[in-house]
This record gives sequence, C-alpha cells and structure tokens, in this order.
Amino acid sequence: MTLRISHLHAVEILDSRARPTLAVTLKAPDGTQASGAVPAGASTGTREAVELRDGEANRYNGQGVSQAVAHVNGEVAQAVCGRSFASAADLDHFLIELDGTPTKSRLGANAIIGVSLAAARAEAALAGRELWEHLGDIAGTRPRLPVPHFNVVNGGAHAANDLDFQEFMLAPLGAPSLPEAVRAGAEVYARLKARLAADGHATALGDEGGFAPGIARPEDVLQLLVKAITDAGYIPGRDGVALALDPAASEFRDADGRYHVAGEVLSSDELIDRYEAIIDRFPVWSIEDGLGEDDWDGWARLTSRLGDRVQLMGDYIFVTNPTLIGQAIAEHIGNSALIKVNQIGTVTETLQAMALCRADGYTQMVSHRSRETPDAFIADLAVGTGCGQIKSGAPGARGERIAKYNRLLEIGDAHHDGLPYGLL
Ligand code: 2PG
Ligand code: MG
Repeated sequence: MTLRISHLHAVEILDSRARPTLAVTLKAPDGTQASGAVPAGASTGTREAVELRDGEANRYNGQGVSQAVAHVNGEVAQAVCGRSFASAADLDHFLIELDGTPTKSRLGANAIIGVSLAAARAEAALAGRELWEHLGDIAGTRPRLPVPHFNVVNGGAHAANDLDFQEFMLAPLGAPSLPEAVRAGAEVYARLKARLAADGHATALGDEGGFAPGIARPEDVLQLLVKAITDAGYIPGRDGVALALDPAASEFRDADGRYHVAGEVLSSDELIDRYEAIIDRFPVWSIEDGLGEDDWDGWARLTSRLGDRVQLMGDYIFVTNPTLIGQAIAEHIGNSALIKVNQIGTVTETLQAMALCRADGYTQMVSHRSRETPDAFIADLAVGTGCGQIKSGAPGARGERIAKYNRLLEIGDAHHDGLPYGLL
C-alpha cells in the first residue's frame, strides 16, 4: 500500500502544563484525514531527540513551537505533498534524512514525531484497520491489553513537594481483566485521597494527577499506599495490587555522582541498598530509573544485585533509542525499557526499539509524558505491540491521562473475540 499525502498542516496548541506543542493533520488524496498531537517531558534524558523550542523569552517564556510548526507547514509540506511513500515507515525515514541531524534538532523532533503520528494513523485508516491492529500488523506482534500502571503519588520534577522520587505507581497485577485493573486503580486512588486527608496531608495534585503530599521519605509514601490498597479491599502484592517506582534518579544525582534522598546523601551502592530494603519490605515489583542516566557502572551493579527480583526499567538511560538499548542488552544493564515515542522522534524507530527488546527478552512499558494532550496514540501502541504494560498517570483528575485508559477500555470492549490481557 502506498501513502500519498495531499495536505499537511501543523498548529500550535497547548499541552497539559500550559506550554505550546504541535497538532499535525495529514490528508490523503482520497479524503482520508488523520492527526497526531505531540507530548513533551518535564524531566528529560539528555540523549533524547531534540525538540525545537522558539526560545523567545517574551513569548510563552521561550517555550513556543512556532518554528517547528513553520517547518511542518513549509519545508516538510513542500517536500512530502504530492509525493508517494511506500509506507508510513518510508515517510519516517524520509523525514530523518530531510532533517539531516542525528538528534532531529534541525526540523525539531517535536515537528517530526507530529507528522509521524499522523502518518501512522492515516496509514491505518487507508488499510481499513484500527490503529492498534495496524501497529500490530507492521510490528508483527500479537495484540494484548496492557497492565495499567497508575501514578498516584507525584514528586520530583512533577510536583512542588519535598519528595525526591518522581512516581509511585499502582500496578494491579492480580486483576483478571483490564476493566478490573482500572477499577482497582480508581478505587485505591479514592481510598488514598481519603487516607491522606485523614492523616492531615495535602491532597493537592502533581502534573500527572497523582497526589503531591508533603512527605519526603519514599518509605512513608509506600506505607501509605499499602494501607490504601488494603482499605480498598485489595491484597497488596502480585496477587492483587503491586507497586512500581520511577525515582527518576538522574534528577537527584549531583555532579559528583551522589544521590540526594530525603536529606540523605547516598552513593550508588547505598541507594541500591535502600532499594533492596524497600523491596524486602514493600510489594514493589518494578523500579524505573533507579540510578542516573550516566551511572552505567551503578546500573550494572543494580542489575546484578536486584535484576532477578524486580523489573529494572531504563527511561532516561535508554531514551527509546535502539542503539542505547542494544548497548544495554550487551552489557546486561537493566532488564526492561520504557518506551516514549517523542524520545526517539518517529513511530518507526519506536517500533525498532520495541522489537529489539522483544528479541532479547527485555520487558517494556509504553509511556505518556508529563506534558500531554488528549491524544491516545500510546494506548493503541501498547495494545498493538502486545508489550503488556502502560503508564499514563493517575486514574483521576486529569483528562489527558484518563483519555489513554479510556481508549484501552474501548479497544478491549470493541474486540468481541477478547484480547488477551496482562503482563507478557
Ligand atoms: C517519566 C515521565 C513520564 P517526563 O519520567 O517516566 O511519567 O516523565 O515526561 O517528565 O520525562
Ligand atoms: Mg521515567
């Protein structure tokens, strides 16, 4: 099937943190039309594909994306409109070449991923397939509904509290189905709010809809979460609702390589000791970015010490980059990768990163960014690739997070033969 583009248009819209981002619409000559909206990170890995921001201090505090929009509507539209591509993947490769930099910094990774998301959707529509079905077709994977990971306590760069760890997630591993997993997440979230309030903590929210209480020690948060799970009538642990962490440790690692957690200064090994004590005491099944992105030696020790007990997932260290993931696999760094489409900048390279993980037995979790739009592309990506895990923030409070979980529920419901559900 060929992808012909008759019209391409980007517009500057707002993300969930009141910063500009792009929405891109692509039209084919037969009238087929598809769009994509671009997410962004608050904390980011230094090796991510580079988004283009205007840097005009007096407009959106430098965060505008009018140049990226102009690139889509000018140079990219001129180059692709009226042209035939063998596939959306072919278009992605064309965009990479047109940009000409290793980090997509000239046209802007935000401009490129916007076009790439719209093209994948257009290709699905032209093939008469749902987006998730189509992504499964091109990845050669078995679709599956993923286990949602609900980020219910926010810290780090995502909240204005003293909590150094960025994300505390509920992972309903024991739920028998996606609707039951969503129900567990929502019920525990409600109980957590009640417990925080009863204990005199603020129930203000962080950027991903989780609560942002004034608690500094991660262990105190984990204790509260276990109580909230029990309050809601679930079993804390893999048979019920387990926990997952994204400390985002790059964010509290100083220039000398020391980690600052709740007023303590820790070496890599001391932080690994702390994680070991945490998993001895709490039902934490997954730790993302437990150490900093430049601490590969520490990651190697973390993996050899805890890799057979918990999922050790790389986010800022791998940045969805097939080269970095390949290096990690070769060096036994971590055992899992977080997958974010805008970290690498095209759908095609995202699928490559996922294929690499599958081939080498690394687990994967498809992820939103802290700055989102209601675009639910990642729900389809997680289902189509059958990766078994997704995170999209809290199950309440923020519509751009709920949009992904609701899309998953709709996909599951519409597929009458029943899609498999759960971890791979
Ligand atoms: C993360 C993400 C998403 P950000 O660290 O995993 O939760 O945050 O988008 O700010 O990188
Ligand atoms: Mg992360």
